[in-house]
Amino acid sequence: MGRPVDTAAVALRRRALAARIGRGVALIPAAHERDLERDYVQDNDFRQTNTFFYLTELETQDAWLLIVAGGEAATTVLFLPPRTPSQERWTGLRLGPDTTAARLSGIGRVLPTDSLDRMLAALFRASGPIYAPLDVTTRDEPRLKELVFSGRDVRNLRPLVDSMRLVKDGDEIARMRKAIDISAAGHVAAMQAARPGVWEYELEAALEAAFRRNGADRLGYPSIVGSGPNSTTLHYDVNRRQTRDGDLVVVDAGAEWGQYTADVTRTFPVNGKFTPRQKAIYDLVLATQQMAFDSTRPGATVAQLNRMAREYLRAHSGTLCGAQSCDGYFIHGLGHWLGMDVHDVGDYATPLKPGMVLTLEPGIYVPAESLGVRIEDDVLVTATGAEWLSAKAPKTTVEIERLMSRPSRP
Ligand SMILES: [Mn+2]
Repeated sequence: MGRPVDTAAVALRRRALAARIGRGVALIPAAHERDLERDYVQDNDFRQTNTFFYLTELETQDAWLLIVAGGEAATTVLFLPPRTPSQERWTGLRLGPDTTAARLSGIGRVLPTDSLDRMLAALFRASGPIYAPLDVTTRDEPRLKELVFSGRDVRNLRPLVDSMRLVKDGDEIARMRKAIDISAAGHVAAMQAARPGVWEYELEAALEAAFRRNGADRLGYPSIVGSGPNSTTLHYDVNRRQTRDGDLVVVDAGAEWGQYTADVTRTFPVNGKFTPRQKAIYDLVLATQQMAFDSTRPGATVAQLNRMAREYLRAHSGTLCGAQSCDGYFIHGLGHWLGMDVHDVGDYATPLKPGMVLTLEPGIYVPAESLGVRIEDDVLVTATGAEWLSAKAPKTTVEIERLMSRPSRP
């Protein structure tokens, strides 16, 4: 069973969704347990689908959520499989269709899943369009497949929910703060484990041990630990190289907590001391990020911030990247939405609003010098500007060198 549900927050989200639907029905399946033998032998961890979690915060398997929207009144029904004591010997306690589930979920009507089809048949005769999440995680859901081919007016629920997910409520922001704090602790641990000759996977181990030690549920995405030449490969996550004295190491890693993930990148010298050349490039990336942060406020767009970052790089490169501007070595976008997905859902044309969370991650990658620098922080848009959420991970060259000069814990 999962963590406590913020029943007020999820009820508000369901009400907001019902208002957007107007008249119609939303039908949302939960994820299923994956089969250790058949599905993903090395990756059988259960994770709730984001749409179901967003509307319930329940980590329960094989459930269905039904929201009947219509005028001012919306009805929510949670369908749960019956509890089986013999199975619970294997799985531990499960939520079942009873008053406990109603209390924990804050949903008054909880019915067994075998009554779902009967209820749907009655509903579909009476109500308007049917909204269901039609995406990768629900593609193989027989009940949804059948619906899509039934000739009924079935519409994709995802764009509605995804647009709601762009602006985080208080409960979501609290979850993100926790995931991000855990991630900062991991980055500190990786810096403390660094020394010339350390293998990338040793740094990865220190990082991920700190994640888990601090309560992370899992990784938000595979950890990137790229040293030397690998620091210039954006999504290098093989992490098998032995570092050498003088290398920079790019660590791009985020922990997930309570279904929400962080996305933080730090770059540090494996020997604890930046060379003048490394520091010059680093400080340009850092100043670019600060400029982007200073421009992050309600009304701005991600595209604008990206353009401004590139202009800043062009104006401040000097001869750092040779005849070219360093902008030519900044080969990815400035940032992206962050939430339950590391590249979270939502339309990038949407102007920033308070409660949105995005990453700011400028980088300069010079493969000819095996020199890559990326600095990535998670930023919350506020009423007047923005707040750094990942400030606990040391970031200036002075802070990083100071941390790395201290003897690390055994
Ligand atoms: Mn990112």
